[in-house]
Amino acid sequence: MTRLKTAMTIIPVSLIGVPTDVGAGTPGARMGPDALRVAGIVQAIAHFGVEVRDCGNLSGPGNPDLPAVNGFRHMREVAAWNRSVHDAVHAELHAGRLPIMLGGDHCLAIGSISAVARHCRETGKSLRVLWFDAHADFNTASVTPTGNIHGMPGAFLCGYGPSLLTEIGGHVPAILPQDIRQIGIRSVDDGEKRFLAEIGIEVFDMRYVDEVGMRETMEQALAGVASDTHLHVSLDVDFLDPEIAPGVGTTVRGGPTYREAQLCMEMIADTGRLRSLDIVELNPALDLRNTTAELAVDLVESLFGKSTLMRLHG
Ligand SMILES: [Mn+2]
Repeated sequence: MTRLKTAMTIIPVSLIGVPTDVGAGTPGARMGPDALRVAGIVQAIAHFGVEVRDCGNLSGPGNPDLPAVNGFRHMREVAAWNRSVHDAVHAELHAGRLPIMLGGDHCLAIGSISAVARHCRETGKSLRVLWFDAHADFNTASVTPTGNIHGMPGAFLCGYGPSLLTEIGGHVPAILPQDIRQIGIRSVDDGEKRFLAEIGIEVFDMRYVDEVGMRETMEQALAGVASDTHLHVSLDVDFLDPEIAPGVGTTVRGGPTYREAQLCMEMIADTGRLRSLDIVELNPALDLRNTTAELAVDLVESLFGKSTLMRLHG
């Protein structure tokens, strides 16, 4: 723990609202950014002495609620949103800030993670993405049951999909399968299961968490994170058990408890390597008295509050 006592600088945070649900099957996630603000996300982070700037919301196309075309719903709208997300995230990282996406559906990870990957290439950092989710989000047009693009961002980021969505970060693939660890997965489509195994994504599913525990799971997911690692967390609220997080469109029973989720965030905080974050799939239209938004803010507090305060060493 002595490394925490060296001279450090606290990294300033930028909140970027991404009010999209064009990638989702159930509308409502477009209201997620404001629900997180109402739940006090700015104050929760600022409380730890971190400078927080709320950049407001990005704008993009509305949800036209159209059926899938060639296996994709709303591909053009998803691409437009993600070009904006990419540019905003890249600018904040370039300015030395830690961007937090207030989502919005999980399609926004296409833009945010492609920007993070670009920043890592430009600065010689290695990338580790921790993907907390009930679903793998690795569908492709040929295996998707719905065409909803929030179930596909992983595949696009690894270079599988139409160029409109794989080329947003200017490099194909944006990331490599070995850059990702998935945690909490418990609902995977059949074709998707084969695809994950084929390209070698490391998945810590709920069966694994049940068998070895969350602490051992997170130790493995964080193994190899070093001083030159940029740690990106993509937190889909449906990762959590629906008993504690009802405000999402795609709940799946059997998710992590409150304490297990907090432990994940605390162990990430302990690394001192968190440099960007997506909070996605919060759907206030399905929530109960904003409890899911408040839970998400609780988890963010653990990401920031526990022991390291987002300190940059040296
Ligand atoms: Mn997801």
